[in-house]
Amino acid sequence: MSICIVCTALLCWIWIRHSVCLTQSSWYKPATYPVCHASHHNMGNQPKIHAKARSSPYPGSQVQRFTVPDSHVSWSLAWPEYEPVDYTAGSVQASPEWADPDFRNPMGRTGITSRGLLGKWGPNHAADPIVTRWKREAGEKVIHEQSGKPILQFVAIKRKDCGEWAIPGGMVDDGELVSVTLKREFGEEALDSLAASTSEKNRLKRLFQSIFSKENSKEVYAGYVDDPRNTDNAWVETVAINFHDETGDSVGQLDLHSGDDAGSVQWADIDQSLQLYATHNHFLKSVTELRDAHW
Ligand code: RP5
Repeated sequence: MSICIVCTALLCWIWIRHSVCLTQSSWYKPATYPVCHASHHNMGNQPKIHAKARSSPYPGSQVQRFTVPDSHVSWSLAWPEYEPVDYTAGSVQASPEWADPDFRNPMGRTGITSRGLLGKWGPNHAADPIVTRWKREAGEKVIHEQSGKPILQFVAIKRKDCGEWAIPGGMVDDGELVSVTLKREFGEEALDSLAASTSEKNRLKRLFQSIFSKENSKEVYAGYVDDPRNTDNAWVETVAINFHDETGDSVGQLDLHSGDDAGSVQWADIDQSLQLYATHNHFLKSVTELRDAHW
């Protein structure tokens, strides 16, 4: 009898340990991305599984997604009643289809099938340049009162499509190197390089060589983005790279001017109150950990 009680207690303990481990897995970590499946729980302050990719209306339209509750995101759960709305924006329909439509969003259901506003079936590859410097006053780093850590700033743009603040990222063009996309998007959105004169373009090219150098750069994220344009068959994946200017000398020469998809541009203090497009605040949190900065 007493052996039975001991065995039951042991089994309970193993079960509780196992459950805690599962719910503690953090899902924006790049390394866990391929094996990171939709959980059926939203414990504590963990982000919901691609909540933005389930939100309605779908960007740029009045389309309401089929409602997918947290408990039904995972494909592993059979859900015969699931009837996602079929939607591909007219502008996307007009462009060629790049791959076969037999793709399934790795994070689970979104309530919409087809491509929505995304050009490609499956992963749509983006790149996000996070250009940072220390916040300074009279030449000295500003230290946050509560955390006792220095405050980082990053170049933020306000997206024209939704009015949300974001990292000045963009889609990787076909055949383009990610390293080129990072510079091109930053130039177009934060420096209005498309409208720059030839001499200004040459000046930017030289400046970019120091700002976007290998020594100053560090990858902080690679993988799925909870982008509101995602569907069951098309989604955004990105590589986010932090380009940090320790002294502020090189980025100090940047004359910020919004252009292309950006309505405004500015240096913004980084902390946890930031409300940004998609999952950009998660990328910035990683940057603060990397640079031992205030969050
Ligand atoms: C986000 O959308 C990515 O993180 C990247 O910032 C952006 C790319 O899309 P566009 O800015 O080109 O629309 O998911």
